Amino acid sequence: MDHLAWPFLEDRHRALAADLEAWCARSLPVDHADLDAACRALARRLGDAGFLRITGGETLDVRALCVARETLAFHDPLADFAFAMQGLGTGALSLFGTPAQRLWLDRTRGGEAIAAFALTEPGSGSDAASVATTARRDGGSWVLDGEKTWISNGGLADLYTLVARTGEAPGARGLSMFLVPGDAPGLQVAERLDAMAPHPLARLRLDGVRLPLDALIGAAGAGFKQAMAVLDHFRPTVGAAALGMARRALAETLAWTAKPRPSGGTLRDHQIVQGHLADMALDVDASALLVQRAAWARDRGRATREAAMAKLHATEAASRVIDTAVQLHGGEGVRKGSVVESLYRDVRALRIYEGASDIQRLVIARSLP
Ligand code: COS
Repeated sequence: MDHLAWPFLEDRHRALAADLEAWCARSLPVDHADLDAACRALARRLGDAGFLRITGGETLDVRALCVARETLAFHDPLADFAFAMQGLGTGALSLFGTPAQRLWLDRTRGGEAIAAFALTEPGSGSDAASVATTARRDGGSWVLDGEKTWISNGGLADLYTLVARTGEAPGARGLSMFLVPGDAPGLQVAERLDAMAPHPLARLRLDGVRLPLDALIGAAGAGFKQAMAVLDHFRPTVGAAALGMARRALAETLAWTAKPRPSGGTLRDHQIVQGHLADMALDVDASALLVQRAAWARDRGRATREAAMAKLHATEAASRVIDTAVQLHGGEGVRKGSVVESLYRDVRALRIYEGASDIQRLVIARSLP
């Protein structure tokens, strides 16, 4: 049975998959030579085609987000990145924003404004509760000082949802989220960061960034829980992106191993190769089940454990699948620019961002009785 026919999904998800698949076949991949331009153009084109509508709103359809990310990642991981950031970057506005703050969604869903999520700092990665960037009240303003790093769309973004310490209590209970326009005076790109699968990424400095009082998202002191809630919605979608890449690697490997060889027969004639293909297919289906289960559960209510399981399993499994794909492709597998070589680089960061694999293990372990 086609995975889209599984009972977690509804007909609107199947229609989305078909429409987006047709769009991807026509429009992707794009030229990645100028990353910023490519990401802006991808957001625009996805927005014009209506696919960014699902990235924001009073409720988020996580199954739709997963179907979209899986489809996009299959065709072009940079397109998946451009899509996903519109959702992650505005997640706090969708879930906790005021109607006025949510006006930004009109622009991000149209692809006219680029969004980013700014949590990580040089001294605060996995330990997200140790955020040191400060936000203090000064008359009718908030004033923000500090540094954020590994910020996807950093420098490119028109708006950031950013976590800062407001100090209501020590640790996680003293953080708040803010809506920071990309052109706010005092917000600067300190460094553009290059990665093994490049996408717009930066370290940012905030020097006395002055924001109006209504830049606060939700309640003061609730920022950590809000950021975790955003991640609960988006971690299954990271699993979905990994799944799309794993499916692509499997498809490439099925085609490669079916090619006639000069010596006769095909690679797939060998039982040992069939065994590897079986393991890849099993990893893909197990990931699909966990991703769909997590998205379905999140669409019904809080599903922290399911989200962690989906992200952990799907990203680790995709790494295995893609590694086997490279291996079975032989020399072609490491040729720079081959599909499986670029997938090998693309998939790696997914085991790190939005909560590294060991953080997902921690979340799962804490949920056990
Ligand atoms: N949803 C809502 N609230 C949550 C939550 C969730 N998913 N997870 C935790 N909370 C709440 C807890 O209930 C607790 O509330 P109380 O103070 O009222 O009891 C509070 O938040 C603090 O939780 P906890 O003590 O579990 O926090 P920790 O500091 O131990 O951190 C982990 C928990 C490690 C899971 C968290 O820091 C994390 O996810 N780190 C990874 C960060 C990350 O993904 N970064 C990537 C950024 S995007 S690239």
